[in-house]
Amino acid sequence: MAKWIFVLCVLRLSEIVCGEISQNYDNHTLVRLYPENMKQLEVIEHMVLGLEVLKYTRGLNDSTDVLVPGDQMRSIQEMVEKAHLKYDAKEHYGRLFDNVNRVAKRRSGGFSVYEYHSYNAIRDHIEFLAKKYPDLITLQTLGNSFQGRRMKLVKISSNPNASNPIIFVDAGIHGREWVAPAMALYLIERLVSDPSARSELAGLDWYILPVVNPDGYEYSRTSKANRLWRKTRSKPSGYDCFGVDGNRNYDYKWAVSGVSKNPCDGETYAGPKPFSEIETQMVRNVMLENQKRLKLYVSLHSYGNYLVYPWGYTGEILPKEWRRLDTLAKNVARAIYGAGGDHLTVMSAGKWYPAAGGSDDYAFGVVGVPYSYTMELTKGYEFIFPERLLKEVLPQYYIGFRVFANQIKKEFSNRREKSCLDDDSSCQ
Ligand code: 0X9
Ligand code: ZN
Repeated sequence: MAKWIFVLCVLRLSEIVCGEISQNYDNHTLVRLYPENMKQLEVIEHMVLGLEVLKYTRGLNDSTDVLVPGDQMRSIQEMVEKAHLKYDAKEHYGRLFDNVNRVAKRRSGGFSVYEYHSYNAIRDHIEFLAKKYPDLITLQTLGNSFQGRRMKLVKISSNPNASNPIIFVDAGIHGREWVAPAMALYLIERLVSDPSARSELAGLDWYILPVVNPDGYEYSRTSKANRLWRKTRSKPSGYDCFGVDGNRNYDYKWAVSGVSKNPCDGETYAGPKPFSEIETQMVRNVMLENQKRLKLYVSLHSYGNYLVYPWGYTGEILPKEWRRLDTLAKNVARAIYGAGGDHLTVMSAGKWYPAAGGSDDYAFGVVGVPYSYTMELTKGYEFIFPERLLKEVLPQYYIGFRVFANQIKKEFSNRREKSCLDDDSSCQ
């Protein structure tokens, strides 16, 4: 029997038996629920059990976004009406995925940071940049993803021997959050090619890993059915399901909240043990190898326009340093808003919703990185942020990174580098 199930799963003939129910979401409705009081919050909590929740509300004045299959729409509607819940809905949700990009784009104009790309194209581009800017970029091979995709850390420094404080930015731990790798690539491009970004480089080193989960990213590009894939693509022994939620896999208060223990759960399976995933191990290694110099960690995600800090595993307590985490985040949010961007909600991750095993908590709680954040980019399009809008939003978020950089410089840059900032001529 087990053998037949295995054959079915390998041939992908029965996704129900294999524990992964493939959907193209054409018959799903995205329902956004807007709770206005605590009672309605409770109703929502029960209502969404067993449904695919794309985003939780951070309390009142926010929305819980949930995907409802066609055959459950009626009962959900009844519950919504009974509770007098405000909501809006997008029918035939999967039709929005029509632009899923199966084939590599062929174009003559080279790589545009305002487009979504295949992982191979991203890797090629990074290698191209490293050759073009050898004085600024060093690539460090971290290893291979579960499916064998080579992962490279982009190190940007105008003075690699200065032992500068490091800002470490990663993106794309969740496959479907395409705007996050796009932001990381924009950050790289801007830091190396914009002369005015020299000030972001003076006295600081930037380490950027644009796609933490390349297997999940590529899987989300393969078909409409997989566009909402979040996890890695590893294969736990004894189960015919794939993947672990990388952002539940870090070893700080692992699995104490907001996780699933079921490998067939499509969203928040924490893995069989902490750091079961080769991809999270690689991020951990970067953090530990650079522990002393690492002063800011930002993990890029989507969506909702939040900038959240530890703790993520609980909403009950805050770290004693929460005020400085909060102040810097608010300054970043203000700068993004001032640049014409959206308002970002600043709070502790656990007050939004408790979820343990996140990279932000690990960076802060184990590695001792003084500033650690998760940044949820964009709003209004869920995970399907339109490519045509990248040109507008990526530069706005960049202004936030400028604020991050200035703070880290102010607090941690060594004296010589600092004086370079005050008087450029002394740095030659
Ligand atoms: O749940 C997550 O992993 C993040 N949100 S997402 O929609 N991109 O999946 C938020 C993580 C916040 N940090 C922690 N809970 N530690
Ligand atoms: Zn995410």
